[in-house]
Amino acid sequence: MKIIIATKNEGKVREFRNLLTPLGYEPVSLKDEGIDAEIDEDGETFEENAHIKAREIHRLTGLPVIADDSGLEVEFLGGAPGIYSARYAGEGATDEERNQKLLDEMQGVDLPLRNARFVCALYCILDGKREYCVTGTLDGFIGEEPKGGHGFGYDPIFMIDGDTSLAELDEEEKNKISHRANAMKKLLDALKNE
Ligand code: ITT
Repeated sequence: MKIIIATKNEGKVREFRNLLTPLGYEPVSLKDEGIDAEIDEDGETFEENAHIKAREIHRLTGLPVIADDSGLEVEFLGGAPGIYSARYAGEGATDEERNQKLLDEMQGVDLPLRNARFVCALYCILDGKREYCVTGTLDGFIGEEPKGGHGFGYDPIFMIDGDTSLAELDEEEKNKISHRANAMKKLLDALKNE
């Protein structure tokens, strides 16, 4: 089944391709389809924003769609940056700038207070009647400095244990444990009954 991955984030597209292709789906990106939609993500939750993106891309294409809204919640910062993760260091900032801003905010904060979690909401629209929303998480903590060259976004500063950042796992390893993989497992369970 051809399914549009409603994201402009190339890191997400890569992960979805690796998660879905072995299962017989044909994931295509917005770029593959030549779609360049500006979508206003003005929801108040990850789930609402994923719904907004999925609805708009399904409206434009009429094809099955999966949209992802995700981000990082840091306990010490009251759950920030949360749904604002992509805009944390302002529009147009790089992953490195966002990571540095977060490290600056967390400077001097002791390890027990550095807990964080990644959240991923997926909203899937197959057609006008069949829609699914699932959420996956991954617990960890914020490191002291960026580490590792894999993945994308906040991966280099997100520690999964005392030594290892998420960016030190290759894609296959990240896809065994990530918030996105956990959400995708739930979505695939729901789609199995289709
Ligand atoms: P789309 O809206 O086009 O999907 P986006 O990058 O703007 O792309 P979001 O609004 O969902 O996506 O923002 C997600 C933010 O959280 C963004 O800054 C990502 O880098 C970060 N993020 C999400 N999943 C991540 C992951 O697996 N590893 C590291 N950072 C992640």
